[in-house]
Amino acid sequence: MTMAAESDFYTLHYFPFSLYSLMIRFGLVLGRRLNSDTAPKVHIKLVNLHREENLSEEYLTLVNSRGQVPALTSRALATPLTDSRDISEWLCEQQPELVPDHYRATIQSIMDKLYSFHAMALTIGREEKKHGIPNRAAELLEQKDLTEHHRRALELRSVFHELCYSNMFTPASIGEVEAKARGFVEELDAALKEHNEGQLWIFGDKPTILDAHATALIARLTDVRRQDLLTARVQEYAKGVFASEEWKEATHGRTTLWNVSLGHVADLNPL
Ligand SMILES: N[C@@H](CCC(=O)N[C@@H](CS)C(=O)NCC(=O)O)C(=O)O
Repeated sequence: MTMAAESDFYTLHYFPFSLYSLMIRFGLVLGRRLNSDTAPKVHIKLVNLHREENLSEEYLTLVNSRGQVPALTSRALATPLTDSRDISEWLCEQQPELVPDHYRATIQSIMDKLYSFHAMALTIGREEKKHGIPNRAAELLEQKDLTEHHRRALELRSVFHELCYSNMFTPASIGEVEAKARGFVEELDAALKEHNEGQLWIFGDKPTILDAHATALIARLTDVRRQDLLTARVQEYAKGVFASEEWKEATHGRTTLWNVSLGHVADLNPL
């Protein structure tokens, strides 16, 4: 390893009950298990969505103007990476063992399917479905004592919110997302049928980046009782992963959705 690589430290801006954050966290755990020498040094930093830390001036102006997690920052990066797929690709460049050549095309194709929709349309509650997700940035703009920078950042975030969330929960777009989710599950099911042979990971005894993303999504769909979108084979595979040390390291045995029995997110230790 070069000296330059040794001095590279990264921060993953993370919320433990964010599906796309969990995909990255699990990817980091799997990469480190595959090869601790090539694993990047990543500090996990809580961005507490329950306390709207994602809408703070600092987060919006220095990390992610869209106010979402996950994001990856580092002096080694020209600009922050603010999308889980970009972070995932960065990780696979650092640790090519996460995408074995032999399975690259299959992994790419199933990842494309997974990223062809935003899972939120499948995972929100009935109330949110009825009323949509409140635009908190717009509400915060009512405050008088905002700095100019913060005001501008909240205005941008508010526009993003409208673009991203305003049409997400119509019956037509939910139907479209369900169809895409089924397409992803079908292709994953076919890969398991062809390669898995009763082993822990999709392609056998070693995990890939696809295991990290697929199981996080399956966990969320299971937590919101959308097993109707999964096949028996996909559920069986995920059950094995959920019992693994690797999954416990990434989630500390927590569900993907917050509930009161977990206490305040700010008090979670370990994060
Ligand atoms: N395309 C983004 C989606 C990220 C995303 O939707 N993050 C959600 C949590 S899973 C979030 O930050 N929500 C808070 C908000 O938008 O206010 C990615 O893949 O990273």
